[in-house]
Amino acid sequence: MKNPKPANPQSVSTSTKPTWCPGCFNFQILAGMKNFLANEIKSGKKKDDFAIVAGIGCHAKIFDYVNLNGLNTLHGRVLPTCLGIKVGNPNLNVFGFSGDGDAYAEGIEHLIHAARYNADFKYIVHDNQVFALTVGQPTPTTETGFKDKTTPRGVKLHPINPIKLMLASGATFIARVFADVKQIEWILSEAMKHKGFAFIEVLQPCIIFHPDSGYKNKVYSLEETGHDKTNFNKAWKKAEEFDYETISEKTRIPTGVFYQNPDSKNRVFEEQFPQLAELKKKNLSWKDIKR
Ligand SMILES: Cc1ncc(C[n+]2csc(CCOP(=O)(O)OP(=O)(O)O)c2C)c(N)n1
Repeated sequence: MKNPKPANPQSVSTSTKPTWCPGCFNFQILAGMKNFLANEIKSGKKKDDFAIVAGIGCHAKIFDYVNLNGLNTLHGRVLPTCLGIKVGNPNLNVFGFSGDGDAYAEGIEHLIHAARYNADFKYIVHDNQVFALTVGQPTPTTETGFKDKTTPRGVKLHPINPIKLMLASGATFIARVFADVKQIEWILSEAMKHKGFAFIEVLQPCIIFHPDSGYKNKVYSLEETGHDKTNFNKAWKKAEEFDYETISEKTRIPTGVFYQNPDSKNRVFEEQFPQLAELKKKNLSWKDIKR
């Protein structure tokens, strides 16, 4: 049933005061998530229809500020936790939050399999290109040459490209946005409409340990260029435009939905199992079943 009151982000806020640095782009992600949830609630969903999972790191504090049921799990274990929740109650709308360390270092093996499984939950990676909470060590998306106290001579490795990784792993919804409240709100509602695993990479400069290297002015919208998100090869070409290395004057960073597999709805993990499919059909969880 529709809620006649205006969307109210305060209804999904906790009373915990954020401890992020003033001006941190995580505030944008938090506000975008709260606006998105408030709109969902206004359109008839209940808070209890959602669950939130976060890993360990600055990103994970979002768990304390969004008033939803969920789990603040171990470092790198957001994805198996989301999957466990979906298997326990396939009717929940589950949103997982990770940092780039959490997702692409500690949790990388889960990420590849989450793409392959295609369970119906959403995964948001706050990519600030450092392990921020532990004061700025390089992660798998840090650019070559980046220096910190642990790598005083600079990173020698090339960063991975998460968009390409997800394309190669079979993810059915792959997007990237800049950490801006409107962008976050928009991409979460796009992901919500997707049936299957939705991967959202957020460019979230860390103002202390990896300040914005001009990304904000380099991004452009795939939607505005008429990109065909159902075309895998075109998505790959777009993913190649930005490789997470140091940017130059010429760099332009595509944002929006790179790829969405139209067949995703036919191969959702939990719907491959009759018992889970039935729970979904009857809007029940395991606890509702007498054994
Ligand atoms: C298994 C494990 N390894 C290492 C740590 C230490 N640790 C805590 S937070 C953190 C950095 C998290 O970085 P990231 O996931 O990129 O999130 P950010 O802080 O940048 O948001 C690390 C390495 C830990 N808690 N658990």
